[in-house]
Amino acid sequence: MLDVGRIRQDFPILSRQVHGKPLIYLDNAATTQKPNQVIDALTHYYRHFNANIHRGIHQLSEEGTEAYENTRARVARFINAYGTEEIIFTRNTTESINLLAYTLGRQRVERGDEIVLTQMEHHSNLVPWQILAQEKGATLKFIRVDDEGELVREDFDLIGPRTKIVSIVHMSNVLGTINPVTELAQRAHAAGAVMIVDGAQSAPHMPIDVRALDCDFFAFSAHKMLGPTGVGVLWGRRAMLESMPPFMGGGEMISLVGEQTSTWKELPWKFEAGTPNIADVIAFDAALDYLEGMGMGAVREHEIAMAQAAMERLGALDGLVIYGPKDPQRRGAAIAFNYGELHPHDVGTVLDRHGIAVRAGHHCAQPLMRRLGQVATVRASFYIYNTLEEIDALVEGLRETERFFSAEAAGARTK
Ligand code: C6P
Repeated sequence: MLDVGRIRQDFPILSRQVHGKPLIYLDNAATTQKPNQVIDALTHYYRHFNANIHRGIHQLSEEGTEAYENTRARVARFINAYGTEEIIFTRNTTESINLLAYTLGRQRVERGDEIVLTQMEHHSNLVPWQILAQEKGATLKFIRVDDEGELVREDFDLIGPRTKIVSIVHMSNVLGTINPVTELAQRAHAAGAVMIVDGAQSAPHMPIDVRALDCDFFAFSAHKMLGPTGVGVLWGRRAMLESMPPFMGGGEMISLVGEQTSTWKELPWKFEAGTPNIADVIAFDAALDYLEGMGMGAVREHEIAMAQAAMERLGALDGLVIYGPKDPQRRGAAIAFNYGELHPHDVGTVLDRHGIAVRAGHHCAQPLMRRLGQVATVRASFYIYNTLEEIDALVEGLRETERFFSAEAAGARTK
């Protein structure tokens, strides 16, 4: 079990007030807060060994290079990669997936080929494939979402001889659904296709073992797991990364440069053109250290308990509809809902007046919103520092929102 009281002391932002109320931060699927350990690692870098890496022969540059590469090694261990050379640093999940669309995608996909996605993809795992499909004359196929928020199993048969790429979200940022990635990877491989996993919402919340998932690529973002913004990870199988062309050209990624042609550095640097986000990558190490200190199994247990309590307590409100699987073991702790006729943006605005931060909108998943028959939803998403009392405050905030708008409507009728 997590010692949430102890954990909260590490997060300075949690003691601030919003509109005169203590902050209740329930927008963790968008980005998480940062502990002192991460904030200190950032300032320590700038105070003590700021230098460009991989090029200098001076002490500062060597220390920076070592720290940067240490993070890479920790990321490799964190997801059970086969080796550090398989870890590419990008800006975020979005860039990791674009890297694949522009390199692997351009290399493998031809006219008439198919790319299989799901109806619950974030735009980051949809739009890059649309751009590729339009350029190549390929087709996108979608595994549907059923009324429980799970993938429709019979649609797994969409993965067939014309499929070149299967790219699927591991944990939905709206429904919370955890998808059967290993099974889909086996299907993809049987069809000769490549399996890509969008792990933006799973890597922060559950143990990840890319070998067990049996996928070929796995993408995620540091800022959703206590780390700084501006750091993403792309893990890929070494042989595939080696056979792919570079994404961007420039300094750092070359071996020999002639006037007409150049050769590339070995992995992983072939995919890291230009000065990387040194400080934030180094501070990401502190975030992973923090998560490993608690254990990702314990993080997952805490979130199952939070999801269960949130669904029970929110579900008791008359007219409140929760989207996604009911079984907390089948889902993460991002809970999207609508409350009667109240508009999600109105709910979000009133909750904010109570110091409660939630997200309201389409959550960058417009095709999924259409599947749900909604324009938008409210979403409360929990992390390691959230408490059961905060769920109660959310429920109370929702009751007050309902009272506020009922009174307004009654006032309008008597005018
Ligand atoms: N979802 C949310 O509030 P970036 O922005 O590149 O770090 O992550 C993109 C991304 C990709 N896939 C999934 C499943 C995601 O949830 C996200 C980010 C945030 O739901 C911001 S839109």
